[in-house]
Amino acid sequence: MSESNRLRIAIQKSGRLSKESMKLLRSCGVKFNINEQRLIAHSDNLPIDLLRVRDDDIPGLVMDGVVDLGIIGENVLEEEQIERERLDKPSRCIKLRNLDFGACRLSLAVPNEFNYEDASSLEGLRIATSYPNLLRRYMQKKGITYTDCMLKGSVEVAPRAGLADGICDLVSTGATLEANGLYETEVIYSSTACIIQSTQTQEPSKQALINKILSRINGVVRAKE
Ligand code: PRT
Ligand code: ZN
Repeated sequence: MSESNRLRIAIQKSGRLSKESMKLLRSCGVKFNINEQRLIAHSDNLPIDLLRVRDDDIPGLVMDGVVDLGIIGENVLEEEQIERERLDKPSRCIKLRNLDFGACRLSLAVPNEFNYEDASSLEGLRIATSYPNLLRRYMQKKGITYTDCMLKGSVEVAPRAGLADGICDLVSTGATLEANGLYETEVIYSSTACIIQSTQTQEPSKQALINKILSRINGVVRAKE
């Protein structure tokens, strides 16, 4: 396999999925060393390059065929897929499988003093979120109109700061909601990390390597169950 034919895998550079993503690849026999300053890490024993990027960039890199595989939260993947549908852009990727880490849920939450009955309690109100597409899809299904307040971070402080009436954010233990005087009212999407493949990866040698990695991942995940 020539240099340009190396399999490219995008993983999160630093964040909640980074360690587990690297651990998974290493447990599949992919050897590599990370230099914190570098975007790319070359594997020493297989024709694989790791691209270390922001998680939000991974679905696009895979769908546009810049990389062959990506490890990403399903929440980020689904948000990007809805965005592409909206823009009539093809979403050229397939999910190979879910992984056993990165579990979380995207939930609606409101201040403790809010008298919440069901999602219609949010009718006409403002909801802060980093996931406007997933929120819209859910609220449209329920027939509820609302205004969104798009925030990339600090979503949980939006109600206290007077920016929104409620939020739609990722939750795992619930500690962040509690610390900010909010309570979870509905789960709108459940997520884990997953591995995705670009449908633009065509070379048989790359596909063979993907199949090998996937079968090793299946073995690693099964062994832990
Ligand atoms: O820098 P980069 O853009 O790459 O990272 P990021 O800050 O956007 O993402 P990161 O590292 O926070 O999360 C990456 C992925 O991990 C998410 O897309 C999810 O798929 C998954 N994940 C799992 C989570 C959580 N659990 C989680 N708890 N992502 C975020 N959170 C945050 C949440 O937003 C809230 O602020 O943790 C807080 C809530 O946690 P609890 O335990 O207090 O409920
Ligand atoms: Zn991100």
